[in-house]
Order: sequence, then structure tokens, then C-alpha cells
Amino acid sequence: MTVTRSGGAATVTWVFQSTAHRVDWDAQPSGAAVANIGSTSSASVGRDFSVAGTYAYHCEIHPAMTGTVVVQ
Ligand SMILES: [Cu+2]
Repeated sequence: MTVTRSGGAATVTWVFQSTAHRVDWDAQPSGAAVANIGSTSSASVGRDFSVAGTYAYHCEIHPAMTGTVVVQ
């Protein structure tokens, strides 16, 4: 997904349904330090992105599940 920063940061919210998943970062732009999301189910968890660039992640529980956040 691509998000545009507003007021210095963009918030991305992951909506976890009944199966537990994680968000584990594989790559972040220089200067970024977005925290992983530990095993979560039936909840929503947001992270703020203030550094532009490409962020790549996977779910440690299901390694085939991958995603990318592009912050502009
Ligand atoms: Cu998963």
C-alpha cells in the first residue's frame, strides 16, 4: 500500500481477525524505527510512519504472508 504523510506522519492500522498474525519488519528506510507487532488476533493495531520510503514486512507465523508500505 502507498500512504501519504499528513502532519508529518501517516498512520497505518492492521486489522487482525480471529487468526493470530504478526508484523515483522524486513526493511525500513534509513532513520526509521517502526516497531514490530507481536502475535495479535481480534484487534486493530496502528503504527505511525514519519520517514518516507519503502517498508517491507512479513508475518513470522506465516512466512508466506508479506506486505509493503510505501510512505510518500
Ligand atoms: Cu500470519
